[in-house]
Amino acid sequence: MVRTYGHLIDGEQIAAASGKTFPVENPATLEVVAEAADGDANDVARAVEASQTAFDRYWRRTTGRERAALLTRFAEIIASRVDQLAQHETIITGRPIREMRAQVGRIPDWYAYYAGIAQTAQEVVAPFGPQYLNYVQRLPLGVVGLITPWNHPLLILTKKLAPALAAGNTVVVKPSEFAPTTAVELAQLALEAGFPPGVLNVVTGYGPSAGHALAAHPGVAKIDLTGGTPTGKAVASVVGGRLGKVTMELGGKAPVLIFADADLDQAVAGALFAAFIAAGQTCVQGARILVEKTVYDQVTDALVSRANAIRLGDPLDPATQMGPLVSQRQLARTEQYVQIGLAEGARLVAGGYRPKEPPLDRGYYYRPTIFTDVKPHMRIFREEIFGPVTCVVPFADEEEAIRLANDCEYGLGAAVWTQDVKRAHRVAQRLEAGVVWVNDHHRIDPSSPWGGWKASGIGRENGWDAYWDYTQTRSVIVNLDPTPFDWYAGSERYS
Ligand code: TXE
Repeated sequence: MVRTYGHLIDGEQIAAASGKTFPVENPATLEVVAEAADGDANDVARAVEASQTAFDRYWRRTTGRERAALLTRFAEIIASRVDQLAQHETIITGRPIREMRAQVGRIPDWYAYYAGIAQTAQEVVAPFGPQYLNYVQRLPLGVVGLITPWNHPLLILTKKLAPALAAGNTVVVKPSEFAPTTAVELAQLALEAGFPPGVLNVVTGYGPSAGHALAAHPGVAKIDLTGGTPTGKAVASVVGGRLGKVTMELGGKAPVLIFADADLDQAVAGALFAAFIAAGQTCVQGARILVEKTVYDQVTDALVSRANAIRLGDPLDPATQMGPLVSQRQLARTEQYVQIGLAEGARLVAGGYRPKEPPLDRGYYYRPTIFTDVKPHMRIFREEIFGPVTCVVPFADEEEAIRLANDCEYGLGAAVWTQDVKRAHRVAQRLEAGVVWVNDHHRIDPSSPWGGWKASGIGRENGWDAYWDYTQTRSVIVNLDPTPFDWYAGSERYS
């Protein structure tokens, strides 16, 4: 029995105004596992209205301490449902249950962290001068819109939702059409935690219809989007055209720099983790593995033999290490880039094909794929593939490694593998990226600012930055001077 999910507006699950739904597919089996409401501008208008009403009636008047109590309760409820939520995400994204349990298990940390901020954030008194008291209030923006992708559906939603709610905003979420249903589940849990109806609303649907309507709605003060760079540019223009605020977390092509002095076993393990977790469908995927020439053959051989050993399988099986790609479109895109790489003259040394053995032949599976003989001008070195494909490229010295790493329009994540502490910091400080790991990859924490340089985005998730970005200031300037003031005193003489 396929369950039908409605939008969640004003505390109720409701059908789309048009009555339409769209199917949600399990990418491992191609079975339809749910139907979701196919939202359009009418549904978005209704959700924004509910959100505005909730904001005006009560949410804007709540104290930080009250919001912290709700966020803490929300964190506890999510923690008690990790298994169900992880299983649900596995079914709709194809990501192995082992990955989703680890990821969903971290989600309560975000609500707990922002509960802390909600009740400890202090406002400042500006040093205006002795005659004035200038206190600076931090106020919520009002209704904010969160547009989220399918690769880490609940985690990415949470990175935006926790600071938005903590700062006192009400929210309309438009999850990806490829993985819309866990957002509805999460909003149900928020009601259970005691968030008043209308504070968190979800409208499911497609980007050009529901997503565009949310970005264009004049009642939405800010849009926070994670998605591809072309989508980010288009949405930021729409929001900018009406002077709304944006945070954009977009594409990437993360370099992984492996120096000869690294612990090479750990570096190889780290590079595989960087390249192939989520079947490579992450914005900080280790897509360009740069290896010092003296250890290049050794590292490449190890990467190839270990990539060939990665176990593809049923994503619900805890032993599975890689599931299918999320959709036919991501599979086609991956296959197309592999053809581009071959046509450009790169050498395919691992993967490059779909597994043929049943039952994997049914889903959108693709073997972990590695190219060597990759030159920096090649499209496979420059463009985001967003699939299980990586390139290995040699470098002669630190200067060349840094030049290759920065020779890219993106600047989201990067990693440096070395045991030389001076080199680690020296290189980290020259990488053009919002997040640099040393001897690690993919690590994230609610306290750690996350976001991109260059074409990877605008603004930051996590930490205090994200919280402040969900507020606006009001500067109240109080005149303390007892002396009377009249700028035009005496002007009556000339009348
Ligand atoms: O993402 P989209 P898609 C990249 C990755 C991938 C490519 C396409 O390279 O191959 O994007 O994936 C909504 N107005 N990333 O198509 O389109 C859309 O409905 C308003 C990187 O899945 O960017 C979804 O909710 N909204 C990435 C969200 O934007 C619109 C994660 C993201 O969708 C819209 C995902 C519009 N005109 C993909 N068009 C990352 N940085 O992690 C789309 N949307």
